[in-house]
Amino acid sequence: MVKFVPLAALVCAWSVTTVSAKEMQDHNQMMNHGDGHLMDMDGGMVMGQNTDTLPGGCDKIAATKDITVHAGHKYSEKFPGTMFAFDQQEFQFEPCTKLTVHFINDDEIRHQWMMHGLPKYLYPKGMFHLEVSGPGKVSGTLILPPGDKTYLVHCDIAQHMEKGMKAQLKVGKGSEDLPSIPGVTASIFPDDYSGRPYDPKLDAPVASPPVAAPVVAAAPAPVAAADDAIVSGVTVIGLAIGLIAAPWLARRFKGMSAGEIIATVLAWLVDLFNWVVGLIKQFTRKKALP
Ligand SMILES: [Cu+2]
Repeated sequence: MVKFVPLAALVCAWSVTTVSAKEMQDHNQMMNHGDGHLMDMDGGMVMGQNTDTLPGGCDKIAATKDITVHAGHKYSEKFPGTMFAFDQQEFQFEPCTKLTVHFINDDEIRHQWMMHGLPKYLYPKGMFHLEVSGPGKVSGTLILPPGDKTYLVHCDIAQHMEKGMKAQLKVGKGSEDLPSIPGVTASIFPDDYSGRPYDPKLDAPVASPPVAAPVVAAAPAPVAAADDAIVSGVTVIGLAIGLIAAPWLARRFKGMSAGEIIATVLAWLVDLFNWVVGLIKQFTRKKALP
């Protein structure tokens, strides 16, 4: 048994040197799984690749661009409080640009360059996604939609975006700036790394914005006064509920297609129906008891 110890030590030493000598891997032999999904067994992946289908509203490919983006811990050093970052935080392209992204992971862990908000009829789940595990490079192509819009680009590995791996890609003029883009926009959860002592005035927790519901509910009242009392009363309640629910519904249905919205609403109606039936059953059962 003892004579195997040096051998085991040798094997361990050899495996350690192989790990430390791991070089940048070019994931250029991926298997095409269809629908723009390419993958290899070494942690390289492309999802939502689109090299030739024009998005609706694009007459032609407006421009062809190539960018190289690095991801790694070292790029976060200039942003206090972060752990990970891309080497660029902002991108901007003409609408209908055919864009190839060469994504290089400089870390020994998994990173992604994931773009959200793309049209779902063309990009599954509205996403274009590059991924590399460990030091390596992967390349993917997409055709940007028309219109001015800002797209979120991030790494979706747990806490990587929260810890700095977040960027924005503007098509045309973009629609807005996203929050917490390191070096670009203010953080949603700001922190202070200067080491100054706690100040109850400066550092008091920010109160969440008040809900605007009472104002919204009062607004339709003048409309109601002119009409028949019963109908207008119902109308006011309906309008008020609608206005209060509108922002929530807008958030809930954001990015969904008409079909998906109808399916969701139908599912809610079925749930409501079942709930009402359950209620009636409960009521009648109670009444039947002696
Ligand atoms: Cu990451």
